[in-house]
Amino acid sequence: MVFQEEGRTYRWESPMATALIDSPGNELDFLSGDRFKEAEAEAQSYLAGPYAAIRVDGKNFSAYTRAQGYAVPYDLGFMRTMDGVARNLLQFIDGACFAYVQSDEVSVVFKPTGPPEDRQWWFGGKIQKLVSLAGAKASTSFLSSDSLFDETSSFDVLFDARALSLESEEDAEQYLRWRRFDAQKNSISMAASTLFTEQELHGVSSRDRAEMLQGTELERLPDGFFNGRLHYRTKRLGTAWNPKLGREVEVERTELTSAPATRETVENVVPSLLVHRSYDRDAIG
Ligand SMILES: Nc1nc2c(ncn2[C@@H]2O[C@H](COP(=O)(O)OP(=O)(O)OP(=O)(O)O)[C@@H](O)[C@H]2O)c(=O)[nH]1
Ligand SMILES: [Mg+2]
Repeated sequence: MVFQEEGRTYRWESPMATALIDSPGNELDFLSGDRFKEAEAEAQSYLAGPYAAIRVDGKNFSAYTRAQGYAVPYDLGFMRTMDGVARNLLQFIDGACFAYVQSDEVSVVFKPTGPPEDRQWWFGGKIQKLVSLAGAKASTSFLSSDSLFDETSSFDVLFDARALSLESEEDAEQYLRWRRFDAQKNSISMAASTLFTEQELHGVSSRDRAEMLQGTELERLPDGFFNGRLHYRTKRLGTAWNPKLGREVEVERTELTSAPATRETVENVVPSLLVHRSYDRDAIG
């Protein structure tokens, strides 16, 4: 193959070298992919602000949970599997402050890590990168821990994911309150729909639906279902044997903790999980 550029002539004997150039639109600037790199950069958006949230949500889980035969209005096995997804995401996402789970969704609120003058977002805050990874991680986590999963089922178990920037600590707390409010409304709706017909519930507000549940076996739903669950890291002081010193020394251990996201838990625990620490490499809250 002979190729000419700027008055110079190039010759290739190798079929592979020929193949590299022997395609339509074979100008060298085209082949370098600059145009596509630019298009990719234009499509990329970045996180900003002191905090961000990623929310993953099961695709078409109303049909999936029905097909799998999960209990209604709530299924403790399904909730445990979703808790596993939440914990995996908490560990997967750099700078994660906490994970909040309700129904088929998990929100992880996270922050950039590192010293104050050089804080870095997980994957540089590239939204496409981090939402695609979070969705994929949620899907594989769910499948690996869902003991009821029927392999012959025609359902693809997939989670979508979205990310948003949060402007302040207050904004991060507000975001959590918003998802918790959604959990409360949805759980009342799901409970009411097991006892009343669509016609009876048509146009009835969440508050009135809660009133309709009074006096039934669903008048009080489990806290973890009604409010959702919070997963976060705590530090605990313990002791460990230090062979160099030849004695027990005090060490700090990090543990995963879970609790129903009651109002008290949210108010008492969440502010301390959001604190930016100076050398927050792995952002243990
Ligand atoms: N049986 C049962 N179903 C549940 C439970 N938790 C969540 N679900 C189901 O999961 C659904 C989640 O709602 P959505 O995320 O709004 O609906 P979706 O069908 O997943 O639709 P998309 O997210 O838009 O794809 C609920 O409507 C319930 O049908 C549970 O504990 N038991
Ligand atoms: Mg869903």
